[in-house]
Amino acid sequence: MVISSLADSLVRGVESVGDRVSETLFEPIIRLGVTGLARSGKTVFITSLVANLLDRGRMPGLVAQQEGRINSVYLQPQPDDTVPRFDYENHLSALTGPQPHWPDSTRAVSELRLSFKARPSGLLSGLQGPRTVHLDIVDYPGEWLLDLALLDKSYEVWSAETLQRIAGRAEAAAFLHLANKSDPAETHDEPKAQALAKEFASYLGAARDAGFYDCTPGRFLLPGDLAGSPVLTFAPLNVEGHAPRRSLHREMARRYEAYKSQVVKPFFRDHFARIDRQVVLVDALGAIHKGPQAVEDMRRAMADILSAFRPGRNAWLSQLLLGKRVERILFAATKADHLHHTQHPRLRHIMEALTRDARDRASFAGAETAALSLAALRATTEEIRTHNGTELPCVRGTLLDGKQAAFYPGDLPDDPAHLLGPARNGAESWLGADYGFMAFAPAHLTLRPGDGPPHIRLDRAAQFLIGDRL
Ligand SMILES: Nc1nc2c(ncn2[C@@H]2O[C@H](COP(=O)(O)OP(=O)(O)OP(=O)(O)O)[C@@H](O)[C@H]2O)c(=O)[nH]1
Ligand SMILES: [Mg+2]
Repeated sequence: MVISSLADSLVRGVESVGDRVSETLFEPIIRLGVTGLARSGKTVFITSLVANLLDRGRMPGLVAQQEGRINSVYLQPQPDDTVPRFDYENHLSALTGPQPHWPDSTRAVSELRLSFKARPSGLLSGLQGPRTVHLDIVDYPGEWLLDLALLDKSYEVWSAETLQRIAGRAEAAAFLHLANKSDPAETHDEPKAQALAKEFASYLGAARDAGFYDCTPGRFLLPGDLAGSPVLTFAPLNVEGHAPRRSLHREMARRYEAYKSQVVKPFFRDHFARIDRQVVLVDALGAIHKGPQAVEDMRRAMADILSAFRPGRNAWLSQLLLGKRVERILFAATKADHLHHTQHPRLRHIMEALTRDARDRASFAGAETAALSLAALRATTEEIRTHNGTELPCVRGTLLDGKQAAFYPGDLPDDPAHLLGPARNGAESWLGADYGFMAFAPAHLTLRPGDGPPHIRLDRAAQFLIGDRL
């Protein structure tokens, strides 16, 4: 235990010295982490961000662009040979091709390097030629950050907490039935362990689809090439006291520990610890549409996710980070093109309120934070429609079946407490309000040369995240 954490911090130490040397001597590198829970809009965000940084006609909010200091931007081979490349070209052609469609769900970490040749701002700009700044964008699932909480918990504690939390959930019935029938003190039997893990994983999948966000261990949902391996073949059990040798209990506990050391820790060491700037994407509109329970659940998951950005919360992580911290964190409500712009400030206020506890903690730790609402790819146009004598600010777009529709999603409250209060107090549904949600397809685009795909406030997001380094 001691030896492994020592080794971790040594590796981190050597790496960060290397980073610093190459930064000062050569070219600065910004590592931008993009995360969010499943379907929050990470892939669309990165694709549109890259496209709009390559063709900057729609990026007036990026100061270096406005000041004409960006000479060129180009894609480069990424620095990490073992991380899959973010499949930019395929995602972009899905979004902007002749039959525009949303990209497929992604299942693992991926990375892309974009390089800028830009003249520095201020006094130096006349004296120095353009310099190169690299932007490494890393896409990773927010669920993986939730796993940080497992590091502090033994198998026994984790089992007890998990079983208690899921006890009343319909999605968990089949798993709980099987778990209650199993005797953890019995001799370990692989088919039994596999059956338990399979039921547990299918519970996690169903829970996520039902809008629960506390679906850890995160890798059960996105197993990738670990599918079927022992580190993913465990489940919580009603364990009591000592684990007899060769028992199911002992083997489950061993695998749980292996998950922590071989799945959770490498992610934090190889990816998380190297991030300088972070954007956390949140599908707040989707949660509001699902109802108060989903909103409250999402608020809690956000707070848990963001506790990873608060150094000191976890001894292992603080040691790994060696004082390095994420410098800026942006909380962005995605898919704002579902709302008429008159409602965008309200969405931002909801976003700010949703992440308030977490934001306070992160700012306490020295990171600069901001919240905004954005649409990485604008799929709608705005129009005012009259309904029963009232004017409704609507958005219009193409539905997934190809039909056109105008849509009024409901009126978000001015005061976010009107949503978050009932959610926190366990309300079953929104009183006197109904928030619709309509799945639009990406619009057919004809882009002028020099223009990236249409968006809402992606330039403001880029300015906050990297503008100061260009
Ligand atoms: N209208 C609109 N819809 C969006 C936008 N961004 C994302 N979406 C919708 O949200 C869905 C999920 O977006 P992705 O970018 O694939 O989300 P993700 O976070 O990468 O999802 P996973 O890879 O499954 O975790 C898309 O299929 C779209 O339906 C946007 O800017 N506007
Ligand atoms: Mg994705």
